Amino acid sequence: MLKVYGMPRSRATRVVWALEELALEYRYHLVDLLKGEGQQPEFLALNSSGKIPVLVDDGLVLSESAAICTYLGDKYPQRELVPKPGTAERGHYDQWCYFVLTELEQPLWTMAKHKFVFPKEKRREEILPVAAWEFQRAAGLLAQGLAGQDYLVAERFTLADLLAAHTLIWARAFKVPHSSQLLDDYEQRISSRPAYERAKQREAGGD
Ligand SMILES: N[C@@H](CCC(=O)N[C@@H](CS)C(=O)NCC(=O)O)C(=O)O
Repeated sequence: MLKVYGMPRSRATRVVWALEELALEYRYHLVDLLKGEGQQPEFLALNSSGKIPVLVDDGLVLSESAAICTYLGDKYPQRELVPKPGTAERGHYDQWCYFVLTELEQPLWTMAKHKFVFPKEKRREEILPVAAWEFQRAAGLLAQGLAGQDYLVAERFTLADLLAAHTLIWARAFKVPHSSQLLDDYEQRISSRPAYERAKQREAGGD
């Protein structure tokens, strides 16, 4: 059976949400980063970076939230949550996934690192407004991509929307504004999907 290693309110939620969208059976293993469980030898054997999420599918061990989501969508194509490889739609799907991970998310991660992740002596407070500005710029590009459409790709929900909406949810939780009503509506539309609620419940309940 598929196994996912994660913790609530982390990037692992993306994977649990995708599993729920695909209606797959899986085991959920809590890795409590706050208790240092990411640095335990058993977990480091799965992912030497000590980071979640990790997916185990028989002999396959995968990290990186977007790669895991796309792997699952490709392997279980029934719900068409990831466009077929080699199509224009897949090109656009990959474009938006990479954009979310490298442009939209990075300023939020920079802010997190300089607020509480890095050791105190490595944190630089002056980077925070720069990162907030960078996030606004990336959010503006996302809003442009969504102008006149409900979803990023293929006029239907795909896992690129899941990744983008999860990142907007993260920004809201961190109180990083983007000043776009269109993005507020989009986040609301995607996060009101029942699979997201199920994912949060599953994470709260453990295995
Ligand atoms: N690019 C990776 C980032 C994974 C990541 O940084 N996960 C955080 C939790 S959201 C983590 O495990 N941090 C623990 C650490 O850095 O030691 C992904 O998208 O999966």
